[in-house]
Amino acid sequence: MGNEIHSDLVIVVVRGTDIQGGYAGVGNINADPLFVNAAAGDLQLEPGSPCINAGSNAAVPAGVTTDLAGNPRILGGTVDIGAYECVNIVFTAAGDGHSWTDANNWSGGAVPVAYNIVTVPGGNSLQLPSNSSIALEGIIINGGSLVDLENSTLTISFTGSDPVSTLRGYLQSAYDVGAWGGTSGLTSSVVAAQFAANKGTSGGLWSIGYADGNIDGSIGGAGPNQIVIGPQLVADANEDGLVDFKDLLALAQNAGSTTADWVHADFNFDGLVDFNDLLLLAQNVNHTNGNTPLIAPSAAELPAPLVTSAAILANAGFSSVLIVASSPAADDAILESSRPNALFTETGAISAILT
Ligand SMILES: [Ca+2]
Ligand SMILES: [Ca+2]
Repeated sequence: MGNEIHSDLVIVVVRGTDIQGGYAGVGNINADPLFVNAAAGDLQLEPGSPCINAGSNAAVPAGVTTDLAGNPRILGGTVDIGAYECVNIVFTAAGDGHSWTDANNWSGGAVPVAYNIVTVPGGNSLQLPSNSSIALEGIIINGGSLVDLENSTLTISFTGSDPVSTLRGYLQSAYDVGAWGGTSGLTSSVVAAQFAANKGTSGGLWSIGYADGNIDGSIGGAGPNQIVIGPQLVADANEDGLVDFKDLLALAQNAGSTTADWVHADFNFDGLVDFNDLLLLAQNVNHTNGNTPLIAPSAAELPAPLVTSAAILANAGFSSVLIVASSPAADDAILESSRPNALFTETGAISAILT
């Protein structure tokens, strides 16, 4: 590797620059700049880059307050060498080892803020503060690390490609087929405790829902290029705080989809809408986010739409259909009009499963 700068006839003055091969000048350094992906033209800096805080603030032109990506031009007190300030930070666990809010746990010595992309190396377990709204530009959770959302909301305002499938993967890994017992990914200790306490009872079960503003509209408060992740009732697809016919409708309309997210009724994070998602909805139907079952709707309200939904689900290939009815008379009407080999009881709001 030769020098990148050659000069025969003119005098080149170079200051505050990282030059491969080295070059004499005030503040010049000669080291791998640790670009995010130089081959792909991404010259943003990785954590640990020698260019971080190695520039000269005096060399920043007056009026320049942002870098090429629109992030603050000077972070950490001193400008970085190059066109970008480093927004990538790494969880080092050098503080108390687990608290999101301990500045000493982060490579930049500061708690992540909205323009940061956070990387959590494998082997860590860290916890967000409770009752908070955390905003980031991105998060990378390596295998073997668990990030505890607590009861807080995480908003990812991404630039570039949509990370929703990656985030769904983190949730699926932590969900671990139903018990939030996974050892890596994105979890919630609050949801896990509530899930364990209420599983098998009549209490409404909680999970972690997410909405992508680019795919789902404004559900969950997500805007364009935003994904909002936070505790939701299991199967509350439209995140309105109750599990009802609207959520069943989302499931019916997306049954069989292999690219679905939470809003489209993939409640177990596997990207597929199938009977497993219907079972989760069945456990929570009629519950509100106050964890209180709704008063059963009147018989006059329910039979017609439920017969319709049963037909939709049957046509979509479901072998079993949950029926919600408020009276034996309503049950009978539904059964007579849907399927002949019915197994059901008349015990309340959830009163029949047809197989
Ligand atoms: Ca709902
Ligand atoms: Ca699913």
